[in-house]
Amino acid sequence: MLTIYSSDHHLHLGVELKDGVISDSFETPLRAETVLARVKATGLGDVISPTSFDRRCYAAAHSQQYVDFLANAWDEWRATGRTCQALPLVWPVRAMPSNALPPSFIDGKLGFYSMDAGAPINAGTWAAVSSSANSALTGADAVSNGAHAAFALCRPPGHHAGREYMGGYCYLNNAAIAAQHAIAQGAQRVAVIDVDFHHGNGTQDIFYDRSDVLFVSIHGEPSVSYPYFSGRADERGIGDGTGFNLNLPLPKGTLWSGYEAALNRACAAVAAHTPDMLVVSLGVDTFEHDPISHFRLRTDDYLRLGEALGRLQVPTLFVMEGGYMVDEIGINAVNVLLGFEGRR
Ligand code: SP5
Ligand code: ZN
Repeated sequence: MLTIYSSDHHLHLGVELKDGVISDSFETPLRAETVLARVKATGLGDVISPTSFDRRCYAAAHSQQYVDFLANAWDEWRATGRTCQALPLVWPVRAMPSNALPPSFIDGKLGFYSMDAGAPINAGTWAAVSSSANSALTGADAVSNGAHAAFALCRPPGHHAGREYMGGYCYLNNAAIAAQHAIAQGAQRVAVIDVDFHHGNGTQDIFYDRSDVLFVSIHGEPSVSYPYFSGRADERGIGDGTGFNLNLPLPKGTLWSGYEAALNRACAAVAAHTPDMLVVSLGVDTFEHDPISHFRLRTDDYLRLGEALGRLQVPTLFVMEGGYMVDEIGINAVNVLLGFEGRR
């Protein structure tokens, strides 16, 4: 299977609040390099660079004003004399009267266009983020043009980014942008299955009122798992999208046996949708030793996960999301791809 990768991801390096202290982010450049090394070591297939895409391809899943905000945020922040990373510090919560209007000053915009303080912006963030989205778009084109599968080795990840917000290490929603691009290129129906430990709230947000893109997510129960405010089983979609959003939350400590049962439900829903393309939000933070999550999948389980996805027999784009046990992220992520290819 083809891999799409850009070294531009090195241009982004974030910070994050850990237990109340600003520290280095768990989401590091070494993650992508470890996955790339494993792709090469296993001979998965060719590795190519992404082609360029117009910003309008991102705005088809987000909004033009949000994409423009992301592209300009660092310059606006720098113009105020600050050299450290741009972080939001005030959010338009439910009860505030002017919560629907974007402010003009950058500090207000950062809060308006974010769900948390987990998506810092620095000088290279936009270059890295747009290359990451381009990798997903390039992969979507490869699959639309007849490849049975492709792997977009995206960094930064994307599935927490909603139509008009960033958060959780995510800026542009690579999987949603790819799914939307497939529709624009003529696909009638697309399914997105999100196996990252965290609920794909951003992808859910983008497709919540649509019946052409099915969204299915398996994740930690929101009462005890980030992002806490979405991911419940009763979120089923709205309007035309009712019945086209399936959340499968699982408890702390979930092992492969429990995971497999949810995965079988997810795959049955995907099969019933009869998609022209499947997009897999591939996070491996479900691993037993992941530092920020609490499922207990083991390295061999990822082969079985890939095999289950392969049995769907749908042209498939894999999009890299989370996974923070850097030593094993390459083996685990590529095991999904090898399992999908019937190699083990
Ligand atoms: C793409 C992706 O996987 N984003 C995840 C973002 C998670 N951000 C907050 C996680 C906070 C977890 N705190 C657990 C501390 C355990 N020591
Ligand atoms: Zn995650």
